[in-house]
Amino acid sequence: MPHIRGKRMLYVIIILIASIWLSSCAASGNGQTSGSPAPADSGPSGTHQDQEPAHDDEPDTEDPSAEPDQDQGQDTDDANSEADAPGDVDPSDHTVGEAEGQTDYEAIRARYDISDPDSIAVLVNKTYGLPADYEPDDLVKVAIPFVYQDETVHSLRQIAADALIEMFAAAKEDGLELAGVSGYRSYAIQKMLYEKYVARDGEEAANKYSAKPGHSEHSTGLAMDVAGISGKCAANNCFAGTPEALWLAEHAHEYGFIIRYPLGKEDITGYQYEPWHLRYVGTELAAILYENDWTMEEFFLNET
Ligand code: DAL
Ligand code: ZN
Repeated sequence: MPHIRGKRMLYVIIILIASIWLSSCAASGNGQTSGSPAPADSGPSGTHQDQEPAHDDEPDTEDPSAEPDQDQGQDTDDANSEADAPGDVDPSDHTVGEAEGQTDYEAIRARYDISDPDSIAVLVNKTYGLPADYEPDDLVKVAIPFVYQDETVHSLRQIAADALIEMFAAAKEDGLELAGVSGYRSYAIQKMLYEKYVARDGEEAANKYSAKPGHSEHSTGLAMDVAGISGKCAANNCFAGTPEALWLAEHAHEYGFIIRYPLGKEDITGYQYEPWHLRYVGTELAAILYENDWTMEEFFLNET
């Protein structure tokens, strides 16, 4: 019996050795099915590991830095994506600049007609004038207090009158009562005024504060000279620095008005500083001119 038991033991040992050998062959030759990590390029056998590199490629198409080449010039939204990509913004790229929130002034300029007397953007200065017979067809007497009771200069075009009334109400809320001095002036009235000033101060001096007939903004129906309710310093240099003048400089644009002849821009506008001369241009233009400290000449003629 011990002999037979010894033979069985030998078979068992042989089988064990054979099993170990077979298993070691399998591990070194066809490892795809083993639990050991497979290299990424381990062959087209459809394993999970094989699919991962394809998945890893996807971020390349989602990478914002890849988008500009694909989408350049297609539309604004895509340009926005471009600008958002860190390090991708080229300051010389006009499209990118717009996408960043910069205003497209060229496009805004193109929407206004500075040569149409009926346009709220009509440009009237020493170079650009109005037809002698121009008279707006929507003039209304403005329902505000006036310093002088001569009603011939109490009118404005409807849109400017409405805005002025709103602005006066806002100033009153802030504790400042304003009054009108002079609004729409016909060609004939402007002629009479200009000639009076030339006779009084001489042409050179008059030209610094009074427009020749046909060249006054007052004849557009979009300009109003404004003073404090007392009338003190009305259309006079001493209006500068008053609480009313400071309030107008700060808030007029909110109602579509600009201080048309600002301090320091005399060479551009052709006129002395007139903190009282309010010109209606609408809230869009007024905000642009206010925020950039531009005159109408700078915005419309200098290609800013
Ligand atoms: N005071 C301005 C320039 C005018 O006369 O229209
Ligand atoms: Zn004026």
